[in-house]
Amino acid sequence: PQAVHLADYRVPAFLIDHVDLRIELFEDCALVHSRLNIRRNPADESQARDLVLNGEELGLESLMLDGRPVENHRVDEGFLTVPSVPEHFHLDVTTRIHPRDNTRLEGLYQSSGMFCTQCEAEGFRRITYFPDRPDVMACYRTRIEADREAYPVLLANGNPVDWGELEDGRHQVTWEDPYPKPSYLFAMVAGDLVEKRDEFVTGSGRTIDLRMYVEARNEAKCEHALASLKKAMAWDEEVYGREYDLDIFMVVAVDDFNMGAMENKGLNIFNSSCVLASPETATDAAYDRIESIVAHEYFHNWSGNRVTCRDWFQLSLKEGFTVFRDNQFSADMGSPTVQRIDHVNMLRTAQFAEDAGPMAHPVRPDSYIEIANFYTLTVYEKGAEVVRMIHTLLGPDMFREGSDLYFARHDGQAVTTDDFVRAMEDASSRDLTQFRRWYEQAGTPELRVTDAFDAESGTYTLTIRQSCPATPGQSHKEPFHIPVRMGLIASDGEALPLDAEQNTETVLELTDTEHSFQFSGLAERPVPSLLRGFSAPVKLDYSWTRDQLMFLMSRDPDGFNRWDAGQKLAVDVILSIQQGRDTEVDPRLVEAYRTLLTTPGLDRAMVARMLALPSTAWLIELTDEADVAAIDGARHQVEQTVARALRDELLQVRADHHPGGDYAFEPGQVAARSLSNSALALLTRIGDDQGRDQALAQFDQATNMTDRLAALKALVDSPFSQEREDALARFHADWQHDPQVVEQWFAAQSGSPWIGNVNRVTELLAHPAFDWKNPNKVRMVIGVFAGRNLTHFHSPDGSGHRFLGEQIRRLDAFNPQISAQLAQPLTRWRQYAPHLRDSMAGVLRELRDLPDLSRDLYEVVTKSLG
Ligand code: HT7
Ligand code: ZN
Repeated sequence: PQAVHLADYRVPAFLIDHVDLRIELFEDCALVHSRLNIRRNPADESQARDLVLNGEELGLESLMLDGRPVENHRVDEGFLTVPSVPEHFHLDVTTRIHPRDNTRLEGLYQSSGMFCTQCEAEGFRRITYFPDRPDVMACYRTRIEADREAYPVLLANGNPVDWGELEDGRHQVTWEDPYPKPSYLFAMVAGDLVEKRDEFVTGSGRTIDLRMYVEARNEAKCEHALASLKKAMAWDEEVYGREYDLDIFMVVAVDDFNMGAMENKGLNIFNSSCVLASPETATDAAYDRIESIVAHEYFHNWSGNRVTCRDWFQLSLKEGFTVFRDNQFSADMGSPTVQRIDHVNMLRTAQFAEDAGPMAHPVRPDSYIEIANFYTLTVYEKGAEVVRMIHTLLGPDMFREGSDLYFARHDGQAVTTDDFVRAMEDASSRDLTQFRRWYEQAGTPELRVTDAFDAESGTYTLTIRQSCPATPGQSHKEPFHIPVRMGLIASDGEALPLDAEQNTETVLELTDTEHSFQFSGLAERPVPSLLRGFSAPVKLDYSWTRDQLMFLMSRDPDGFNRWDAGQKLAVDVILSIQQGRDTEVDPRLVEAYRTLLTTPGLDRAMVARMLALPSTAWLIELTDEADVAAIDGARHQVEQTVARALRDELLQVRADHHPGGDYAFEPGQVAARSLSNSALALLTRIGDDQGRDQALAQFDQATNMTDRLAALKALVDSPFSQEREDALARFHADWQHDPQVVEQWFAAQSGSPWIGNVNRVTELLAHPAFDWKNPNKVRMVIGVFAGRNLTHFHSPDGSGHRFLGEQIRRLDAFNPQISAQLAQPLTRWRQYAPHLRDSMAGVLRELRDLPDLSRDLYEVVTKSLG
């Protein structure tokens, strides 16, 4: 397979003003009739004579140019070429496709009896021949024809403009989307779906029809998504001045979907697990995820749809900005600190690992073989951090002016990340030339901080030195422009003034490789609080003592840094045990946790976060040649010691905080459930009988899925084997009719460090509810095992690695996007101890040597073996 390079970008040779589609749906195939209004692009200097269109797995039924059959066309692998076309013409193409056999879930496919599409990034070429690239923007009219009884609901982008009966029990609906869009935003749906309606009145007084389409069995699970949508619509008007532009906004839930959701213009399509919720079936975490994904897809209407990407190297233009926007939204809907902690926790474990591995790439990559492999944490999450840093450097008001300018300047265009940064520069008059390196250079920068205090002059000097490790294709890195938000704290806990204006917090801007910052007028050596709110996606090294970390845990005015100080302390305690520097758990850690549990008035969600020990994944990330069993052993020892020492306090939390009454997804209730269920998990993990009894009672009596699943997981990850198996059997019997709940049942087992070994996971693959063609089930069993259950995935005998290799091989034959996603955990093989490294690399080599490897998997496997 060939790589595509950013440096080879050329403007399209032809532009398309209008696309007229007529899609005839039948049980065994679909006929797609398209009429394209095409003209030569005046900006194309090559003056190409031939029209070249993308197309994959299409049966070409007919091809006419200006009404006359084309005889001299060529169909090669992936392309249709029409030689010597005029300046301006229309092309009529009819293709035959087979949605029922489309197991890749790209293009038009069938899921649970309905038809739906997924065109990003390159799925439209599997529906009809087209210049399938995001800088070709056209207006679409789409007529769908299907059997009325089987497919009463027929949807496409835009507004419905015509509908009616046809012969043989068929009907048609025609949709028109007045906004020019790239082909990746095309969508259509046909099915027997129920419609839930709501409405939203915009700031300018327009009433928007909101419609959610789901299978009848899911009718009661729409309320939360619709409420989230309305909140997102109001928020985008208030915070970004963005109003919705069509008369209808539609949301559809489908069971088989390769990712979370898709922002098709006016017709967002969601993975059922990312949109459907009821208190009985969905956890607080699912409610939270749905709120942010619904908002994310909605926000794309401006950041992605009205202003889109010039080419796929610019993917972070829409994804990084939109993740930043959805993070801001979630922060405004709940606790900003808790939201930030959860986000950074994920970024630091998963994105940092990606940035340190063989697949590391810049936020704006330079090349790819398969673009589907670049929907990465780097493009999404690091891309969002890059936008956040611009926000920090400019301040909220200038940032808003920059985003207003960006939307006004580029509405209806396909642009680059550079255009985004330029709008920010032009609005603020700040020079972001050096800052652009965040888009260009891969790898996580490292900050080494040292300090000195001159007692005589009362001057405190912080010296920050930056470096960035080499990444594939980039051995040397230029210094980054890094905002470091910070403060200084006196021994009595007072936040010290940092400047003449008596500010107690500031943003240091590091642009050189090394820079010293001075603070004067200090009576004593302060404790520095650095990188507040995680103001830059970097690794920070400063030698805080354990006492200083304990001090920061309770006294740092920045909530994020209070949590981070606790994490640093726990990391130090765990790794000291693992590396033999300590044999016992430092009692100061236990006391710090005791204080958290007994101090009245603390935010329970924060206490729950602060009580959670650093994950095994984060500890691996901090360790060279990671020996997973040894890390796990040390972590387990600390957890057991802490939980045993704090048994009484944990029981008190349970007594004080266990909620009763009606479920609501609101911050107070969510926080109480989260702390109470963390306490329950710790109690059952030490084999406490009272903990077990409480878990059993909660499992029986819970009226919501958060508490019910927490009780199940507490029993699963405990030594109570009989109770665990009984609870698993009952849970399945009660919920087998609901795929989203069964997914959680699978994950509770495949992710369990207690029971989720290869034997258990193999049994799950043979379970009647498991379905190889459903990505959610595959992710919940195989993905959770390899991605979250590091204890068993990295079993020293290599059985976990071999198991994953076998499943990837099987999946690659019918869904390459999923097989390539599942291969990710193997790509980090160089990070591990020799025995694990060898076994992981061995599996990768076996995969590489297979005949007929998909392009997706080929890229992941060959790049990671490097
Ligand atoms: N923009 C959407 C990306 C997406 C996707 C990409 C590749 C393959 C399948 C896919 N489904 C959705 C999702 C988003 O970021 O909003
Ligand atoms: Zn997105």
